[in-house]
Amino acid sequence: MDRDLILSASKKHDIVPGKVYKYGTAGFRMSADLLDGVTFRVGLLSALRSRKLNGQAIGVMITASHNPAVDNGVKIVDPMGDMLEQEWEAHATNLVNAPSHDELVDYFHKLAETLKIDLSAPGKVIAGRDTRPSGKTLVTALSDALAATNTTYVDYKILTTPQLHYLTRCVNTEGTPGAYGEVSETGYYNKLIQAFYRALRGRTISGKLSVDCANGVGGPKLNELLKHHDPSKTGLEVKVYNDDVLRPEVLNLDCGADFVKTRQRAPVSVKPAPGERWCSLDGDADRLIYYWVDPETGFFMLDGDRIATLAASFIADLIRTADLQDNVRIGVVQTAYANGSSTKYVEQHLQIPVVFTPTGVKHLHHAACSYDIGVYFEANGHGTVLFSQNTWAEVKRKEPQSPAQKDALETLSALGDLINQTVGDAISDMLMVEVILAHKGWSLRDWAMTYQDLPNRLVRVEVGNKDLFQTTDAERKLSQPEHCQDDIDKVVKKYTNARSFARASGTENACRVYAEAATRSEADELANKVAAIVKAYGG
Ligand code: NG1
Ligand code: ZN
Repeated sequence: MDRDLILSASKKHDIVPGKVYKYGTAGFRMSADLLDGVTFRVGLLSALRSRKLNGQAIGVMITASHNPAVDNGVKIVDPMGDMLEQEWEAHATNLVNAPSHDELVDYFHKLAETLKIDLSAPGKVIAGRDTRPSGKTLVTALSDALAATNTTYVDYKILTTPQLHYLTRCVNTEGTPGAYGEVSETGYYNKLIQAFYRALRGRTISGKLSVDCANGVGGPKLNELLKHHDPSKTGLEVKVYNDDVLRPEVLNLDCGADFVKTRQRAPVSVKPAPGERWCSLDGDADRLIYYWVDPETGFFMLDGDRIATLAASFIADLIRTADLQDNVRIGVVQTAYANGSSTKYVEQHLQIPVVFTPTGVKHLHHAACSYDIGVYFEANGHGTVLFSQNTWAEVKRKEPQSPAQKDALETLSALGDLINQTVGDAISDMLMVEVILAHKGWSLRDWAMTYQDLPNRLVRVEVGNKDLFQTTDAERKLSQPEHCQDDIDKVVKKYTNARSFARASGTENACRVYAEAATRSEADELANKVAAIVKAYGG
């Protein structure tokens, strides 16, 4: 690999001096004007990663998800469509922070040497970006790095994050027994729609579904999916809202899954009629939140915890009906932000085990892999359901003994194809929810009746130094600063059915405090008291 070629390409893509970059839960994410050099360097790292993995294709996604339009981000996708391996996050951080172009090229070669990477071997990278205008220039920085390292590069242009994950897995499994799907955007739509038809098993969906697309990439992509969908086969009628991608400034503005979840209200620009079924995607279409407005009680939200419980209960029933309960173990993975009532419902009512991991889908995804069917969702609506090889083998092996068993087996197999196996996918999750509601004959109100959420409050606390806050026990307890957790525990004890925890955000310069309690006023009061403790210890 030509050192001078990399050096001269790098000189066109400076990093901002003095700034410290860190590959976090969502890759590198910040104001777009700080990202040009970062994206170039991510290109260099993905060129190395592909060569380390015998030339398999690595994905690079340029997106800042639910953040404001001025932000952007870049993250790396491993060959099977999962997140970059943890050890390489550190390499990414080190490479990006190289203080000069010369030191960057030195470090690049040093990495190749220590990781025993043959730089003369072929490498391949595929890329996608959301609708942010800054994405276009960042892609140039990426492609310059790939050209300088002689890496084959395919730019898939505008995609949802889960579509890029899908394509990465398809490219690397093409022509093998584990082929994930056709390597194209059309292949993605066809796979989803065909599986959707099969999963419904002749049932029809009633009532219109209104989808708020956060004025992000989910809008055009959902419209594209609908071109492949024949409503006469499913009864599903979708009305798309907030799909304006021509005015960048409206992206995620007063709409989208993050807005709905954190503000606990409908998007500002829409007026859901009482009883109508609504959902919101986030800016890169990997989060999903459902809601409706009740004529008596007002706005009601069904978040990631609700999607997890719905999927777990339905799939566990299918496993039992198919008589596979001894061979296919199902489990649910949550984070500390999951509502305590949802955990109780899964463990006690559904009798399904729950495990907790730290925040960030890579942790949940990893834990879900240890089940035959692993259901994982963050409360914010990001998640999916993973089917193991063993599950596929069991479903294929089983000879149905009755029409009900046949139905259950075919539904399971269709769901396995419908649900994105690489990462949380709002569009695929939405079709899954629609299938389950149709099978159960449920409205959103029926779904909501399964359990009652504990009132809760999430507060963002600005502190002098968020790095003082270190956690343990899947982020449910603080190990540092000393005595801070004791003070939190003392306050929590004063409330009924209460729980509260604090942690440093991985994506923002702040701490987050979560509290839940028996009543709304107690949850609010507790959150404020814990926030005050955090502030006092925060430096
Ligand atoms: P941080 O900022 O670390 O709390 C947020 C979300 C995560 C995850 C990441 C990545 C909450 C409370 N936190 O992380 O769940 O989605 O962003 O986007 O929702
Ligand atoms: Zn997102």
